[in-house]
Amino acid sequence: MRSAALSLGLISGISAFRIPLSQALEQLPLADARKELVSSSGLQDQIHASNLLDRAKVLYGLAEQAIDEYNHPTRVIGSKGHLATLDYIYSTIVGLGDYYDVTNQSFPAVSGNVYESRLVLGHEVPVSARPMGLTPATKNKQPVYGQLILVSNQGCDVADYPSDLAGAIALIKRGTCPFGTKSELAGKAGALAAVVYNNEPGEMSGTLGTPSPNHVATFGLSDTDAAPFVHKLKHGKKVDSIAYIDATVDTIHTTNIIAQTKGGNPENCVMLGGHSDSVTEGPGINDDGSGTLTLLEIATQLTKYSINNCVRFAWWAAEEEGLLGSDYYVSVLSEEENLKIRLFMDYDMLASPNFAYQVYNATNAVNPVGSEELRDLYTEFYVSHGLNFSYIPFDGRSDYDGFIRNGIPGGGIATGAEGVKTEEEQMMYGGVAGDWYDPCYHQLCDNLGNLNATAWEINSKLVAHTVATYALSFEGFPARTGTNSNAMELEKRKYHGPKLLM
Ligand code: DTR
Ligand code: ZN
Ligand code: ZN
Repeated sequence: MRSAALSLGLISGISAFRIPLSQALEQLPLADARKELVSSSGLQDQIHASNLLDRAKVLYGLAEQAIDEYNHPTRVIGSKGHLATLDYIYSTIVGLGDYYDVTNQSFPAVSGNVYESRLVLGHEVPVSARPMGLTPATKNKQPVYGQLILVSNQGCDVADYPSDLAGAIALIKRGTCPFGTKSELAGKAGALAAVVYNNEPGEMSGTLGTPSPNHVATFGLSDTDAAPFVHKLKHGKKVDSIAYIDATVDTIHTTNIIAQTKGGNPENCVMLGGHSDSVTEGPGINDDGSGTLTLLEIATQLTKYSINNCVRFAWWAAEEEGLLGSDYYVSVLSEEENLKIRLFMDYDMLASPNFAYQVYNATNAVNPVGSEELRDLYTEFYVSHGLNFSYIPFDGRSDYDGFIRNGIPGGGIATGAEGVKTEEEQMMYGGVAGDWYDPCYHQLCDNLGNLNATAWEINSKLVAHTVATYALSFEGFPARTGTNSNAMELEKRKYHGPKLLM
């Protein structure tokens, strides 16, 4: 009341000097006068590709700070490029005055690096062999030699691992349980290394997930590269093999940044996030610089307005290591705090060069109630703008996963990663059928040349629409129903983050 009385007093005080109220209001710092209530059209009108691209140039410069460490620009956690990104986000929000409460949330993140690897099966060097994410090195970071031994079934039970596996290399079929479980059981059985081969057509690169002392150096392998060796082993032939991985798995402390509006009902928050980190291989200007910068631009423009419900922005760290920042954030939420988050919107890759307008196909049948209403808000926007859209699986690949696993409605949009644009999608969006949506996904070339400005601006206006809609009102949006989720459905998930878990 004080500030209201103050501003009223100021207004009445000034009016005592007989100047027009409108002039009096202009003289008040906006923080004191009631700003215009946010509207979708108003906030969208503040979003321009030129401002987004200016921020992208800044971000690329920050990634270049890592060149002395990595010999190329990157914003991977722990690098100077990521630390500079965090400073940029934090200083931008603090520079907006007292519109936000800003929090740095530090947490321990595991980070894996593979420096060199090689797999030799018999006399073959299978080209599809890929070290798993977060794999440990082979013993003493040296090659290990042993017979290739086929593990029974899909290697999810101790009984599947034969006694002659000790001192040998395990060949394990993908399926039923996570790669990390297979690696751990192989280690417990005395294997020197493990090779998990795909049970679906194609290559397979996954992650072992949370490190275990029993994990062994583990490769992924395509079904076709594995087939001849599975056949030989099933027919009693011997396959002398060599496995070599030079890798480290380290724990570093990194930081989520959370900014919440001081205004708006703090019991009724709309939350949105993107990830501030990139992969080691490149600067991540699209993945997820685009999401990071869209959030910064909207957070900046939102300060021009008053709001009814609180808006909470999050820049997650260590998404690329497996959603570690968003998982940590949700894990330390009390039930009371969890229930204040009405929904979480994930914005990860908004500007892919060979884009499609992708909407996570979240349904209330499988996901927390409200996820479907959010999905429909996205599709209605594209349709009302005469644009096509494509549903994509709500499959756990980005930072919404921790939220929907804890009862918080979620959703988001994306423009595509390593998926291949179809002929039909070329008709819908232009671009090149047969190419990846983002041909530079997780590569050095995810730089300033790797952005489609039109898609980025449209998607950023859509993000502004979602923020304004819920900052204004949750009328018609389902109430929260608790902090649990559909565990049965979630157990079947193959992804938790960018890499396959199983
Ligand atoms: N942005 C990716 C993770 C990701 C999120 N949604 C999808 C859909 C299809 C492929 C990848 C993704 C990343 O952080 O690597
Ligand atoms: Zn991403
Ligand atoms: Zn990525």
